[in-house]
Amino acid sequence: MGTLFTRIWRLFNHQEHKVVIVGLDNAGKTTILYQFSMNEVAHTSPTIGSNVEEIVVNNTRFLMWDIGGQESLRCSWNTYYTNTEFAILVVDSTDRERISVTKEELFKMLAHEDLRKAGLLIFANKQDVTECMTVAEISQVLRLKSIKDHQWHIQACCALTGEGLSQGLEWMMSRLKIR
Ligand SMILES: Nc1nc2c(ncn2[C@@H]2O[C@H](COP(=O)(O)OP(=O)(O)O)[C@@H](O)[C@H]2O)c(=O)[nH]1
Ligand SMILES: [Mg+2]
Repeated sequence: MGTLFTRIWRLFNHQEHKVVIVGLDNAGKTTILYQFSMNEVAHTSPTIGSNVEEIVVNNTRFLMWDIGGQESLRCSWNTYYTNTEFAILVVDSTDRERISVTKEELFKMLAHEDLRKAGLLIFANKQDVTECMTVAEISQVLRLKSIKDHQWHIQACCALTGEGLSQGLEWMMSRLKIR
């Protein structure tokens, strides 16, 4: 009886928040997901389809979907958007050649009806690599300041060490409190 009550209590009080992690292939999405879920560096291989993990931070549950980023898979990102509260865009800060592709995908995503109310967290990943793009450069190229209809935040990080990842989660938690 006790456990049944506990379960029902949890169901109603620990709402789960859906998150999609998007970005081009090789950006570091899967590494970030596994850093969140087990705090260790995972040996990833290119994601075909998706990975999903439940991440619990201070009793708040996030269901995080890491979606494959290869060109052939990008058109299916929108099938994951229903009921999404946050989109995390992972940017490979060393990939100057494809940052414009990221920008195109970003604005396509933001225009999607199912993400109308979603918050946007951008991880400028691979900051450990010298000569990588800074947060300021990425913000400018992605024209983040032009985004007026979504709450957004950009965070520098290194998925290999985990540096910067908890600050990103904290931003998401702070948005939940405001709503
Ligand atoms: N130097 C560096 N490499 C990273 C970082 N994050 C991920 N990687 C590497 O980038 C490659 C792609 O990572 P993965 O998570 O599979 O990318 P995904 O395709 O976006 O899921 C792997 O070799 C990772 O070890 C980082 O912060 N710094
Ligand atoms: Mg992957």
